[in-house]
Amino acid sequence: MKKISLSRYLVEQQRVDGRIPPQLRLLLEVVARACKHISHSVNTGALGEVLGTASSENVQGEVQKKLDIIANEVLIEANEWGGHLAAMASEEMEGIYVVPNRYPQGEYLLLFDPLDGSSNIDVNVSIGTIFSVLKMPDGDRGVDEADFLQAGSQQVAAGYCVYGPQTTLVLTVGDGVAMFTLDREQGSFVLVQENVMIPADTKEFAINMSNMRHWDAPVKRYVDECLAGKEGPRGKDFNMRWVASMVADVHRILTRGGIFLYPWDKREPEKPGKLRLMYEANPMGWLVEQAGGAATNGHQRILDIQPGKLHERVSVILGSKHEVERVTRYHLDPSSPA
Ligand code: P6P
Repeated sequence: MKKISLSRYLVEQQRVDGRIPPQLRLLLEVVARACKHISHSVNTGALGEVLGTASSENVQGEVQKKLDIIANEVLIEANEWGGHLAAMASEEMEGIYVVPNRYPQGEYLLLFDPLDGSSNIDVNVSIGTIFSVLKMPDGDRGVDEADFLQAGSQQVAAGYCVYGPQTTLVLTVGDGVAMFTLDREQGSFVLVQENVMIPADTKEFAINMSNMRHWDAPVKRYVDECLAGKEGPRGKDFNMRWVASMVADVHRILTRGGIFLYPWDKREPEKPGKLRLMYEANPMGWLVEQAGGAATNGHQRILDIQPGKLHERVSVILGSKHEVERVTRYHLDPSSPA
């Protein structure tokens, strides 16, 4: 297969339907270059003295890993001077980062979880960077946090880079999902799959089973039915996976189907869920929908949720369409048949 680089793919997509204006193309190329840089840091591991925790906590109250901070800084420094962004927001920063006055301001807003799955860093399990792109609302006033509070349906680009056995960038601009694997010899991302499609049915679910006693009834019912296997109401056996790295679990689902659940649970009932809406659920939800899957919070489409705050959390059920519809139905109509 002829090697098509990310740059060539973006130029050709721009020519085809203008879906990738020059400034968005520049943004995506800069983010990809930053992910290459992060991949290199991740791959050095202990040799690069980048493992272990920093002596700080993030806005989520989570102890930050050294690589969390490195990845955040790489994305900020790579993107702030290009003239394509007005501001950035990150899981690792409490407030937004407005592009400094010494640089030109652009029309895009970039949100990211710089290194998702941090608990896996020190044990050499796949982790990743998740990103989401919005446009500045019209009007030429300054940028503030309120400009970021747009529903996921307003995204103009979304993707992730998984740092695993391969480093693979997965991207959508609203015309399907494409995957690019890093060719380390060439130093460029090469197209390996486009028009990614998730099977509507699956036999594989992903959830942290240790939280079972804390789940709400619809989730408990769904998982119990999966565990009942052939003899149960589903009439088939299921397999289970849980990497505890959303990027790795979602990449598996985009590659071979499956359903991922991180639902609300009773441990912190005041929180709608553990995962973050703006820079985890929205980009992953759009990717999954663009690949023919579905993404809800159990009650509504994730991309329709109107955010109230930057670091808002949400319950996440995403993946193979028929399974997500089933779990959502159990929430909306608990008496519905299996
Ligand atoms: P738990 C990683 O910290 C993360 O945000 C997601 O990537 C992952 O799916 C989830 O949390 C894992 O959570 O409670 O199973 O450790």
